Amino acid sequence: MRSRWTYVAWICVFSLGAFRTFCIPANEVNLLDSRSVMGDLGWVAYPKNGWEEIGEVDENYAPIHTYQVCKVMEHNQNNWLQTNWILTQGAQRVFLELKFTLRDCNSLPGGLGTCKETFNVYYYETNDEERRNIRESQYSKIDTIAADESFTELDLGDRVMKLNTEVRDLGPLTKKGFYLAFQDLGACIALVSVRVFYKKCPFVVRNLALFPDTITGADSSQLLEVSGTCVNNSVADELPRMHCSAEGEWLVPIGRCMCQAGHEEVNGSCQVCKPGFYRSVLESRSCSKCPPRSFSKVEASISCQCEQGYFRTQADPANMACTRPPSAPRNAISNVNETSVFLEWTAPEDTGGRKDVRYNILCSKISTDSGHYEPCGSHVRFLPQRTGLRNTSVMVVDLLAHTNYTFEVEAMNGVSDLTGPPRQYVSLNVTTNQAAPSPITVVKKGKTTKNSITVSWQEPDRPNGIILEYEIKYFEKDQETSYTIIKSKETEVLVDGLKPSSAYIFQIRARTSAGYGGFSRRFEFETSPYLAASSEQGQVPIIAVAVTVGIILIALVTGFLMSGRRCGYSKAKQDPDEEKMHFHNGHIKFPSVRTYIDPHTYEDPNQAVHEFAKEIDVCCITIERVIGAGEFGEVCSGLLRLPGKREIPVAIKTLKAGYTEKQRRDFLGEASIMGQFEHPNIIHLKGVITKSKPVMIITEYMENGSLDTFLKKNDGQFTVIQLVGMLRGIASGMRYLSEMGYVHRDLAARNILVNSNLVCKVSDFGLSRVLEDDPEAAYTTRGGKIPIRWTAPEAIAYRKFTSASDVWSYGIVMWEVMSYGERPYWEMSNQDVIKAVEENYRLPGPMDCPTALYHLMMDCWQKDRNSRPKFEEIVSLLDKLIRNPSSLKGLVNPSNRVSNLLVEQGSPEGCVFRSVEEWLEAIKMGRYTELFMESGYTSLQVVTQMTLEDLRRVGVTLAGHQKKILNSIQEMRVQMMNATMPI
Ligand code: ACK
Repeated sequence: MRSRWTYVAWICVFSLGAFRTFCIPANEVNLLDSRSVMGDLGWVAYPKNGWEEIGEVDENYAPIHTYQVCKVMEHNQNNWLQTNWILTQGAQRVFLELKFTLRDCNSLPGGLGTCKETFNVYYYETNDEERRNIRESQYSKIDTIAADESFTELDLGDRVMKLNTEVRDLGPLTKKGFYLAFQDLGACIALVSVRVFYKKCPFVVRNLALFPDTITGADSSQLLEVSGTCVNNSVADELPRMHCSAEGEWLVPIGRCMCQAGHEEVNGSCQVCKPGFYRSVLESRSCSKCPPRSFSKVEASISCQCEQGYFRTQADPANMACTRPPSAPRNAISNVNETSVFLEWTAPEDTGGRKDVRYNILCSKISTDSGHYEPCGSHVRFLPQRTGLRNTSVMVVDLLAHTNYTFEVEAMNGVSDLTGPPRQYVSLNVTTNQAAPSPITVVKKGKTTKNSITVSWQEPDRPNGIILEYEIKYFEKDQETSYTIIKSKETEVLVDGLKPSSAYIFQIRARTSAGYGGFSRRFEFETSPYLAASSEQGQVPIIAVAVTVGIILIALVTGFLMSGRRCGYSKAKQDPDEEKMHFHNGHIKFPSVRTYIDPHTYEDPNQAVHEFAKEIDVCCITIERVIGAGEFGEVCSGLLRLPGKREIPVAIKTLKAGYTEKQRRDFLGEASIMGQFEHPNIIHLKGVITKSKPVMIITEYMENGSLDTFLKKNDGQFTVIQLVGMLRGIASGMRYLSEMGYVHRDLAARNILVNSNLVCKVSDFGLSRVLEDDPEAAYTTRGGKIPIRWTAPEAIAYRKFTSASDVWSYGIVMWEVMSYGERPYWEMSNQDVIKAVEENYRLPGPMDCPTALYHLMMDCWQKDRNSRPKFEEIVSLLDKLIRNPSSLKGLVNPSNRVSNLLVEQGSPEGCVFRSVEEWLEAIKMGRYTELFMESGYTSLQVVTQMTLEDLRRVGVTLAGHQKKILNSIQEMRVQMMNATMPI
């Protein structure tokens, strides 16, 4: 073990008198050192012949004061040697260090009887220097000193001096000074040196506090607590203290001083920070260079000032560079979907040096009254919000249809408020499209009889155009498979032919030129009770009326058939503005006026084409250039100028010269079909030119051409929301076609056209043509020509083409879109595709495809066509996903995704539930189904990724429910994992 003294510094002093250098530990202060005294020590010996001073010199001729006595042969020796008066200098405890030699009595010839080998040391305390002869009795004994080593005659002969050193302490001392005395009782001693000292804790600077020289306490175990004082330019954090031990060591430091702001600690002192540097108290211990874009001009700065044009918020730390507002956002684009606009932009080039860039949207529209811009109003909703946006996109919904809007996307950061204008923004002018009316919310029951109910309703909140008619769907409660639809131009209708005392469900929707809006929620109304008294008589007229109506209807239908129109509608007996259609199991009982009419049913195809398409004068057309080749001739772009209207770009399909009559009929057949449609996502027919040659079909011009080529050209360029926006458009067009009863049969990305606003429209309407002109179409074993990769298995196998088979094709289009125009099933042969699909293999999720979309695709590819979603459902699901973009965050797991291998279809592997709804019902949490759907958790695959945070976001707030749902999710995960583990 190392001695504690190891740590004590030493102080060396050159003594002129003694011509020697004496070194002592720094924590000792000599009160007397016989070696350093020049000349006579002046100590008093009595009796006079006892102790005697021997003046000697050492090898350097420096004097050595030695007192010796050696009266070993004489009896009764009592020789005293008394020192001078020694001042304590305030010490209460002093040490005595004696160096001496002592003769071994055994080595003395004959004197053993009286010879001693010890001597005594005494002290006497007094406040004044006293007379010399102090009485023995006044002294107090310190100790009897014996030699560790004594010397003999032999040693003397060898000139070996065996020097002993003994240290004793005395205290507590209470007076100003004291005398020491050495008593010899008959020994042979030489007292070579006497040193008297006390111990102190020497001055020290510790933790920026000064601790003065401190004399140790009187007691050998005493610790003296000493307070320090802070060095210049420092302040006490906690009053600094240390403890001075009896050994003269500083122990247990407590508290410290800290340099004031603007100063730093250098070698135990606090020095000022130079200009260009600063130190705030909270930061580092030393001065720091001013951060970028800031400066300090004076010494001792506690912070740096920002350069002109740069700022710092209160929350910014002093070591952060000064920053400035961001520049304007860039590359803003808009994607209009009816009355919604998706705005997207890229972050500003200069963020001002900050990470807290946020965006605000300012919306204004041209006022219909003043023609000036005015704020958009509070009905417009911004998703997720209008201000403080962190993401570089926003969805704006509930805009007015056909209205010019200006959106300013403003970039802000933490220091934007500290500066004045100008605002940094990018602006976008947007014109909304036509949009279907919003759902009707108020439906009331009016006069009610046992067979009829008068139902009235209010116009939808947002008609988005002129309401052309309303559609009232009703059915007897729990008999949904058999329902009736009435069309009316009024907001009231008398519904009759109902059963007495029965509950009926009513749903109403409005139609404008943009199509139908969504149905209202279900309203349940009951007919009046059947009154037995009148029932008997009542039967006859009812039957009579029924028979009469039946006859009238048969006559009407026959009339239509006779007139060559295979389809038509039964005008219900009531109001001339009302039509009534009956449906059973989804099949119409009476044809609707809105049903698509197959031009084949016309004997004269010319009649069909002129029924549905307008004849355009060839003078109104300017052909500009050829843009492609169609089955019947070239496709050109050009301009159409109708009298009194402005010039618009158009696409012109021509029928090449030398056509056969069948080719002409087929060519114009497409116009006859297209002309029956009016929907923002169906290519719009402008008219036909049949009176001159070449025969032409004129349609709206779609700047970006066909979707498959467009996607391949722009691989990876769109956001998921943009892609989903395109898919939504296609689904909306297909919903319209399916409502019209038209089955497309060749829905594929190559048959979708894209305009400059990224709006997708379904095109390529043909008759048998589908099977002829599509290069993808191949002959099947049954002789038909079918685009195998896009076609549902039942349509390939037995030509069962329905809207459900269009849904299958729609799933393939989704896959094409999400993979940017990749060829479905890659280079597999048609035969292999048919076989794989038959064996339940399906395309894998495209790269980076949101899980929610892939699940929708897989649903479209259900073997059982009745299990596939309806276009109506597809549109509303896509709307929900667009409204809640976070639902598109979960991507198809890339590790599960093999880019060119098919996957087996079914519910998530190992999972016992088939749908989210079924699962929630099973765990008695069915109440949340709607919330899950709205938030995009539409498939179990997505649900199994959910966290507690997701549940809260969905709206499950009760802790018990959260726990129940999370436990069940965990169980599902385990089931799925077990199912995928090799056995
Ligand atoms: O991919 P595309 O450029 O888009 O090449 C084909 C080509 O004509 C043959 O069909 C283009 N096309 C067809 N209809 C239109 C249209 N209405 N507007 C613009 N391009 C069209 C199609």
